[in-house]
Amino acid sequence: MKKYRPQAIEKKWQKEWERMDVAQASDASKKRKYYVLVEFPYPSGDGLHVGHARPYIALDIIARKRRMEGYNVLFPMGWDAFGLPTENYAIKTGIHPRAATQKNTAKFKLQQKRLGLSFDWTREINTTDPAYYKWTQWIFVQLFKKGLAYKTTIAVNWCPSCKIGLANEEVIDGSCERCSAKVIGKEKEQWMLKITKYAERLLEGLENVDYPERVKAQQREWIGKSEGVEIAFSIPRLSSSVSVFTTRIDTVFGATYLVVAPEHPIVEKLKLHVKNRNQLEAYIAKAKGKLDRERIAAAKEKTGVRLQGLVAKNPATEENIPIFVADYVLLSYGTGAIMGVPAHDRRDLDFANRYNLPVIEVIKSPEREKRLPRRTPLVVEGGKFQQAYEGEGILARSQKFDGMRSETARKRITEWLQKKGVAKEATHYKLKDWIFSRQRYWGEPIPMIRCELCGWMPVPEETLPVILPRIRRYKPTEKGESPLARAKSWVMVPCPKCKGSARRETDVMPNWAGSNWYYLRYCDPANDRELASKAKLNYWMPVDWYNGGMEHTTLHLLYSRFIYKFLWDIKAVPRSVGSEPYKKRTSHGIVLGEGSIKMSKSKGNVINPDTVIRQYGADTIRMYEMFMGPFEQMIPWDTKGAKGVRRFLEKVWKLAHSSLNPDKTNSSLQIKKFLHKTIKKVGEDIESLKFNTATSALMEFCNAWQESKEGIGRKDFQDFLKIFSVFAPHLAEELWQQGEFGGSVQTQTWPRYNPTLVREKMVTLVVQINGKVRDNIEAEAGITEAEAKKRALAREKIKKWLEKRRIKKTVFVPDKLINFVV
Ligand code: ANZ
Ligand code: ZN
Repeated sequence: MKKYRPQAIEKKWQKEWERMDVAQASDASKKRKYYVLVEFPYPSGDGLHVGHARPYIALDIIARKRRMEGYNVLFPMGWDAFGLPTENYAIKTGIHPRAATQKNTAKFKLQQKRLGLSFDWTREINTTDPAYYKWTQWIFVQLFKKGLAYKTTIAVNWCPSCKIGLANEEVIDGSCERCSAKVIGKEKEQWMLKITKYAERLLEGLENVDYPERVKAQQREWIGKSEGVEIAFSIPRLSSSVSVFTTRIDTVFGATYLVVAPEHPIVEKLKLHVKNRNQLEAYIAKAKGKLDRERIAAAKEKTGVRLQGLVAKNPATEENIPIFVADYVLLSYGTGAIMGVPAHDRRDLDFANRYNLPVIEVIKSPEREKRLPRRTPLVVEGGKFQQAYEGEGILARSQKFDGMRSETARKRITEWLQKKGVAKEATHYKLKDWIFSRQRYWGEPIPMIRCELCGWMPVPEETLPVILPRIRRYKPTEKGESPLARAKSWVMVPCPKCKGSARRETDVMPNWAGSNWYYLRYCDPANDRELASKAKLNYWMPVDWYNGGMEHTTLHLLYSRFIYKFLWDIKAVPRSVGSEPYKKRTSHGIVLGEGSIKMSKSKGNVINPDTVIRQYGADTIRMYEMFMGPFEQMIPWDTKGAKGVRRFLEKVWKLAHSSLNPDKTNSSLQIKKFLHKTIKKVGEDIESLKFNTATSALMEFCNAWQESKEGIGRKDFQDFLKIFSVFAPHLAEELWQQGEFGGSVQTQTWPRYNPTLVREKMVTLVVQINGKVRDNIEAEAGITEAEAKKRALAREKIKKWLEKRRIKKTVFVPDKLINFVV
């Protein structure tokens, strides 16, 4: 018997499969389609590590299984290659980002091929390819034409080290996601995309897709829909008013002050009437440099400035209350102003305690009232209140609404104030418009031209793409302008409308732009007339199964759903496909280094799949990455585990060579049953992401095979190889060829299990109490005493009999009876 030498086998089959085109999807197929998508990587200089490989392997298993189930499968791969690391590398080394990208993608691709991943390489895309980004730019032009792209001056999260504006999603705990520098607030002119216009539809769409609950919850939370009421508080002296947004109008009788955000436009007007203008202006100036996140942090001390000489009127109590400017209220949410209800809002209470504002309790918790009938103070002057009661309850000190429950009161008070003409129902979202410009080089040029006379004009579509010009210095300018601003001859263009002199936009798109729509391009990657043909989109879309990182839930996953909906609205994607791009989404857990330490270059503990392949083989790494633990959890790499898997593959090799009896066509009934149970389990486990238990099932089967004297028959061996092949395709293919079973194992049909072989024998267990028959339960033969007891005790009848009695002893006769002595 030859030895198992994966290195030789694997290279051979990888070449052969490429020749056979087994992974190629066909646009003209009559078969049912299945679109398997795994997030495409950013090809960094470090190459692929075992963490990247895990989701590729998992989805490769899905793709292989679907092909064997008779589907026409699309399983593509490409490169999300614009981005900062490549640009920073260019700044450091002077190597052009294009050259670096080419080198890196070649490396990634080779590494993926070595893993035996069955991607359809004829559809490879690269977001930095002008033929690709032509359509990324085209999408931007359409957004502009529909009023969904606009330029405005806003305070951005500015990373002083990267010299770049960051989206909120790119700021982690106040620091830059990339370089960890402390992010500051800075006013800049930026292109924005109106994702907020799609907030409601992005929420609704979640109802009809198969995503993990935690992914849906995160997106919902990020969109942050809030239904409440806007109430006008009049400022008598100015004969004007400030509108506040509240979700708790039931507390309006407890509103003892009003707060407006420092940037609120009304502040300019208020300033003219206050006595402490200098103090106010100093406060506003200080608030400007702070990030929203810092300002609303619960632990932060609440500060503000009272507007001396002005008051507002609470429209419910008709009483005058003080007005403050305070930075714990944000301009960007609701109306940018709030009513302060210190008795029922923790942050308001902090503020009230600091500025000695009255605290009026207007909601009583039902239980608290029971415990402390009279002693609860209803009004407190000077902040003696320790805790705000934020729950719902019964109204007090609220005139005719006293005694009502919060929920009813909200309706009644809204109606009442509506009649007075000072309130209206309102819905607000936490989601903000998406900052879509970056002052960098290595990105898609934003296809816009600014003419002094005509304003912002899109680059005419027939002249797209706007090619990213070659420049020599990639560093952003000191002013924070894109380095493209230095390419003078590129910047100056005639205005598309009046032909006068105009300037190109020099900002580029963020690194999320290319991935907004890439899954559409795979359907028709070479089309130069449309982003993809309607017929092909109609056939392939939507994506049936999309796997990607949890960290993209509120970034790429949300962005691409938005852009998809837009493309669907303008009919660039046919209506028939539906309004959601991804039917099913799953997420993988991160692979940690040995000993559960995060892998990083600086720690030197990055595990390179190439090394593992060289040492143990691609089938070992494939199978080990599935075996290592639950797919959705964080799992440390363990070389011992990888070695164990390698030994398992050797066992398969040996079993195949020694125990396969070519003359025998059948296995023993026992092995046959085991095999069919394994087919069932492996199939079901793959569908529910339990790759780890699927691989253990294969291992257990091989143990049984090894123990059985007869070995297994030809047909059963083939079935085993088929299910085994999705995990370890090279070894399975080699054994398939050695068995001379004909064709390739990959083009075989996924085996069906025989239901009668899988069915467990059932027995009837008699349940007795003190020797008297009280119940019967159907159970599988061989059920353990513990399990039988658990099931018996769960029966209603038995529960009734055992009520208030203690079991002294249990008698168990396997497969026959269980008797409780009480
Ligand atoms: C009065 C009140 C009383 C409130 C009470 C809460 C509890 P969500 O659910 O997150 O939407 N708020 C409104 N606009 C704000 C802004 N621009 N900056 C900071 N806070 C703002 O929260 C809505 C609540 O957040 C609103 O309801 C308002 O405080 C506050 F017992 O109004 B509430
Ligand atoms: Zn012009």
